[in-house]
Amino acid sequence: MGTRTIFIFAAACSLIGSGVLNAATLPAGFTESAWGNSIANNCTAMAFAPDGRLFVCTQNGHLRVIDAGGTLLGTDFVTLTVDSNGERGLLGVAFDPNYFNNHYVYVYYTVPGVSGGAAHNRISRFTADTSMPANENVAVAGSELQILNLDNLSSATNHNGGAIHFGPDGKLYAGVGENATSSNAQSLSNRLGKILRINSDGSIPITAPDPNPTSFPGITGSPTGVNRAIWAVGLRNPFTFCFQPGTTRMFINDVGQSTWEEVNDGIAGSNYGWPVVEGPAPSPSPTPSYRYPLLYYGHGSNSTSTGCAIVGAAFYNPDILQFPASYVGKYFFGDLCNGWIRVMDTSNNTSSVFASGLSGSLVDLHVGPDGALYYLLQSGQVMRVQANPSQALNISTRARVETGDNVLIGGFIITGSGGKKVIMRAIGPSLSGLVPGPLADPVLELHAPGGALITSNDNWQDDPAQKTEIMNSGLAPSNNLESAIVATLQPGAYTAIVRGKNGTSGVGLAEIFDLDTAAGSQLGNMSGRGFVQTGDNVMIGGLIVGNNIGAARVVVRAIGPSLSGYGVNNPLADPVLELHDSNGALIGVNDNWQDDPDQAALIMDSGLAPSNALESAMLTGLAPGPYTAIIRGKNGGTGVGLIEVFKVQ
Ligand SMILES: [Ca+2]
Ligand SMILES: [Ca+2]
Repeated sequence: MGTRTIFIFAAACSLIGSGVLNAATLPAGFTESAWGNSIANNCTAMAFAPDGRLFVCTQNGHLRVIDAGGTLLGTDFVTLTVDSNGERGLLGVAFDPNYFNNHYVYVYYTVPGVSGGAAHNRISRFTADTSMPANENVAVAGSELQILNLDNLSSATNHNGGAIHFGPDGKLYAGVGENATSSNAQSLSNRLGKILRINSDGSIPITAPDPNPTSFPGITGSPTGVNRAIWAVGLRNPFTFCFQPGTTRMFINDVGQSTWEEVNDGIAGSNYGWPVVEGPAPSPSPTPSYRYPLLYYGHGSNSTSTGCAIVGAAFYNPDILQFPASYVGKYFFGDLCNGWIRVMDTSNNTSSVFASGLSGSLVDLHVGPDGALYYLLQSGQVMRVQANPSQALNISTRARVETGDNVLIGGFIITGSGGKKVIMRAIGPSLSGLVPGPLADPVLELHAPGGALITSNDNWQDDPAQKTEIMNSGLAPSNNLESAIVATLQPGAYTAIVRGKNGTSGVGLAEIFDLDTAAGSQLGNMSGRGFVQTGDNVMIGGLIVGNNIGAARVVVRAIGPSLSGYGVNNPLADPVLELHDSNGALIGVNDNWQDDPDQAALIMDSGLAPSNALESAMLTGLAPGPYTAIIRGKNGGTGVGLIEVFKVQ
């Protein structure tokens, strides 16, 4: 059987310079857009830095940077002298798990042979220049440290692998191809056709408690010396692999020969069987030595279920949810030739089409820190796929309504263009039975940007025209003494105030609902301010997210002490914020917004860091549905508190 060579990079598409990309076909409710300008050069792999920058490898040795805002920078992080013949070149990039402290960036590239000698693949480490913030986008000159020099290559320029990733154990894993000599994959005397596992300084973990394997099923003997880096064997060209965030699970995509492409379960000491076996386990007698793939697909053209070479590996387990929650834990992979991305359900190892008709040859994909899916076309274009983000449609604030400064105040901002039709309500007596001491007779005031009174309402049926509008909204209060106002408001910041009639007090609810979700304007930021007490009289914010399938990216804050700067007497000294889902399950709790460094960094970047260190904030992605936020005073403290919800990009 002749070896059919899969030239990973041979199918170069002539998109370079075309400037126009046809949109891929995506599931309903998803859209894609270019992330940065085209690199206009053959690209091979990419990786997100922990700060949100995206580093992209060109085959000919340029490590490019797209900043966290999606702008392709003009200067390379580093420019390497590489052998880029065939499938050789700059093939992988990874960031040290401790990047924020050491600023180490690792690359996998093909070193040209010197003086007619053999080329070989190498892993090197570079250090980002932190002498000035702007310089972190370039490596310190002369900072290259060679971590690992692999076996000399034959004259064959294909099957180099090149993926590098840190595992949850802090070790650096590398996928290495068999250099088109299939027997290498079953040999323990070289590192080709393997997954390697090394320490980040290039040394090999050979001692307890977590040494590399010393034996491999179906192969006699043990690796020695540099070959102790071998972690798994029997692979042809593991061009992409990944770890599932938060777990020890690893999937390896092995590019096949003439029949099968594989997704393999990455387990230490495994033999994946190449070149003896490939594709599905024979039934009824699989060879016990070999670990057969979890999923495989056949070769073919013009189909979304066949292809030529598996590329791109990413589990959907982002820090911040963006896709519908049904994608969490699923695995994305794609094909070089047939322009598709599929999503694998790891509970039953089946897959379905996610994207098709990609406008070029896919070479890599990743889930970004924002929860969107990013894919790299060989032509040098990165695309970002998002589920269309939901909006905040309704917010309510419940607190005990007192008098003076301690009335209940709802604030909201309308963004975008054109009017937004909303209904505001002040609820009291219908809370009877739900809370002790409901506000007996609320009055609602609506104030314009700048503070002028627009209108007020005591009882919602007072005005016949308003009564009709309120009835038509389907949101008429259930008690005649409660208040409601329907209004179409231009973009700006508004305030709704709930008071007890004749200076009375009790637990009240201020609410606003979006009555025109199709408008060009949105309910942006919303807040509720009230007097936070204890027990049933803590302040409770309700939020409904909807109108699209994607998550809404929001910052929720609980503000207290900084209200004193606005002339508020008796502000809540030390708020604590809890966020619950519709089942009451706790999504998160935050005392002080800087408690979690990763969250604090995101909140700072959003421009919404509270001004007082005792105040609370969370940045999260909320799937469509209802949510509840509770503000308490720490250790039973009371005072005026403010809950805020901001939509962020
Ligand atoms: Ca009333
Ligand atoms: Ca606090």
